[in-house]
Amino acid sequence: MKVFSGAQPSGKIHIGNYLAAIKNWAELQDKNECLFSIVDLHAITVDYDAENFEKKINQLLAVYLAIGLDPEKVTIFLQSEIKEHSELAWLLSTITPLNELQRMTQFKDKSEKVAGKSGATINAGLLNYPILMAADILLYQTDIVPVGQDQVQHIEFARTIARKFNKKFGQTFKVPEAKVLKIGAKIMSLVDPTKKMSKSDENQESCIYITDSEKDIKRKISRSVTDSGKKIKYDAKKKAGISNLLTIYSLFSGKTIKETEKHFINKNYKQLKEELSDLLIEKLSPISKKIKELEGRDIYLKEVLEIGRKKAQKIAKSSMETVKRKMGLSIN
Ligand code: AQP
Repeated sequence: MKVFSGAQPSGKIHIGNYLAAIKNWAELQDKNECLFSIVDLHAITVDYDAENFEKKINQLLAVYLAIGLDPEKVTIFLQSEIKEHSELAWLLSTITPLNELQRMTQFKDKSEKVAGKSGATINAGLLNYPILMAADILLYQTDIVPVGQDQVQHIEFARTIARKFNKKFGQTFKVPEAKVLKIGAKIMSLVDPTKKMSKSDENQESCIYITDSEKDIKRKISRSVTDSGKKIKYDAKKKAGISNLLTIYSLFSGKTIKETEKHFINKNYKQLKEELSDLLIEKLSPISKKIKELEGRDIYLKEVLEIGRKKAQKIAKSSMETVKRKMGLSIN
């Protein structure tokens, strides 16, 4: 199977990004042909710091490698280095109805956030984000896209566009499928468990970043919002905070939700939080240590991206020639 996914260099990676997406990439790499991109062109659709952008890209690459992606097995590349992503996005935009983009949940949420800031304007890039994502995926004839729940609507969009293109210009693209965890596809904020944990959340207490210190993890988990009850039971609607903590515990421990509930049956919220903090520290500190080591290895990181660029470029170029031919465009 062909697997494609990516993350934005838009901030520190949190356990939602890790559990629902990046951790699974490493598990898929042995049996599949995988491409994992650092999607920098997506990250610039909102306000960002150009001066520190390269540093953020390197930090994300260090995360990819620290969680075990092997550049000899998978193609790791920087999206903006493959110009065909932008080119295909433009071509796909010509068959995309505007209202399809306007109804996207991520666009509505992010543009609301932007609208709330004084002097800020909603740019067309934010609206066109799903087209670029469809181009990322379709360019590589992807079968599977491992993502979190928040990206499923965008995969649905990519499927629709692939079918539309194939119908209009003849069979060209594979119709990709989202691969989403049954439990943990949407890790919630520790401060407001009705909202997803999000890199762009200004309140850093809402996220456990995979590079958080022991002290940060303990503080954030101990202060995480739960409810006034006492029972440790999974009920995402009535006990959103506790259910979120149980989900995180379950995914890091390898226990099912039922086994996790059983484990905490005669314990209180404080004990759940303490055990969860210990588990997070145990699982995240080796990753954190590796990230720090890798961040200093600039030449190696450059080499990894260069190897990936060459591999991705070859596929992208050939795909674009096919697409252009089908659309009656010149390939010169
Ligand atoms: N809370 C989450 N729970 C589970 N999965 C999540 N993902 C994001 N948040 C959660 C998944 O992580 C992958 C990489 O995400 P991204 O870098 O593309 O950023 P995003 O989806 O926009 O997520 P963030 O962290 O919330 O960033 P901002 O704040 O910039 O929007 C994707 O597969 C995503 O589904």
